[in-house]
Amino acid sequence: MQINRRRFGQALAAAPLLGAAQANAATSAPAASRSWFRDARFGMFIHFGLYATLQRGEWVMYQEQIPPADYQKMIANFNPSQFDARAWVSLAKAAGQRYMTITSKHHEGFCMFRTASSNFGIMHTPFGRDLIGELAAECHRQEMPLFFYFSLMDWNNPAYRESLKPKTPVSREFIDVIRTQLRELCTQYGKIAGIWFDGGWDHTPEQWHSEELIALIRGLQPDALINDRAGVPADFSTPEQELGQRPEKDKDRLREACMTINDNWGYARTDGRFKPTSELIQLLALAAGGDCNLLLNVGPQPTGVIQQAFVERLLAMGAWLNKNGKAIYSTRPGAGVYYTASTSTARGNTFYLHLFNWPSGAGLRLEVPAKGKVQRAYALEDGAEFPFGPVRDGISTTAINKGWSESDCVIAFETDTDQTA
Ligand code: H79
Repeated sequence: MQINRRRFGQALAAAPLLGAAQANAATSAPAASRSWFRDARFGMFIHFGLYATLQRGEWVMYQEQIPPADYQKMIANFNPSQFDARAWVSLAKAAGQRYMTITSKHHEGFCMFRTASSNFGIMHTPFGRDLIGELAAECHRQEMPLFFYFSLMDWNNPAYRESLKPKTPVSREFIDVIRTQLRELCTQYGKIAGIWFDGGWDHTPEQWHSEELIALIRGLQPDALINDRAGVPADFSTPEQELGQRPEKDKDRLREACMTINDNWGYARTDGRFKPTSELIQLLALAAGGDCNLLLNVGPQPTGVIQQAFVERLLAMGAWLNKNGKAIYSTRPGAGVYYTASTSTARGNTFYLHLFNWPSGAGLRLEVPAKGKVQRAYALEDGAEFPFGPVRDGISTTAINKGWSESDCVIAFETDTDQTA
């Protein structure tokens, strides 16, 4: 199997150079969709597919060069009998996550949803249930917006593999498969939050007919948000395994950084390099401080259960957010802070200083770039007052950490002036 490894970043860099054929793809989701998404700040990414049965990540077919005929036989082993939609959505809720994104089809081409497009799907496994449908129903019940991740490349589809030969365009036959699947995702499960494309970097947006695919989605789900990985910018940018840069030119651009808790998206049994909870909390704060959402991934085990190492970190993030969520949700970046291991967010006249790695019992003295007149300064998690006084570029404050979060201690400064940068 030959796969062009050109990274998606290059396809994106090329986007502004696209010709007139792509001009209409500038259509965007309605303001209300953009608004809830920007305010949500924290989502759960779920990578679950046939690859989970091998427990070596979602690229296993490519990395181990498993022939399609052998790979397709694996559907006989797919039976996540302990899958419980309520448990997954409840975990996201408890983590403070405000939306979810699940792989409906990853690069392997296995459909996790009921589809008429092929037999390589979940209804043809021993599991035999529409997992996407069950998750969507539970998300509706718990009022949790749900995105569908959708890979354009599809290693087990012969029509896709044909397109990998030199100078071979993507066939109409394969575009029609994609259209059928997108139509199913946009009609079978009620209202969805959006479509999260991936794996489009080996062909141009013209070849994928990206504009046509986006028009199809917009026609069926007018409120849907669409990411940038069909090779056209659409509604939001998706830096991967990095927070990316806050856009200088286009401040209205929506951004969502996707990241793993360990080093894999799909479940990988031997991957134990978990980020500590403190790092995950800091990544969330840095994302918000950079006007970016964080889409944090879990790869459930073949049984359908999310491993304990993920669960305990997500619950700890939820506990932190319970006390400090005001400094994350619905915030915008605050003014730049001079110190390392820190960031700032703001909402209205309140400036939130996020201090990382401040040990309990240790002192600090900082100058804070809050604008206007500060009326009150306090630890967000318990309201304890911070002394402060004016200096030339804002105010200065001093304190001893009295047991506040060492991962991210948020100090709130209430002022008489808009603090959003
Ligand atoms: O779904 C997740 C990844 O599988 C997908 N995007 C996220 C959200 C993704 N597809 N491609 N890439 C990310 C970048 C390509 C990385 C690769 Fe590799 C380097 C492919 C082959 C070499 C990563 C490292 C996979 C195998 C080794």
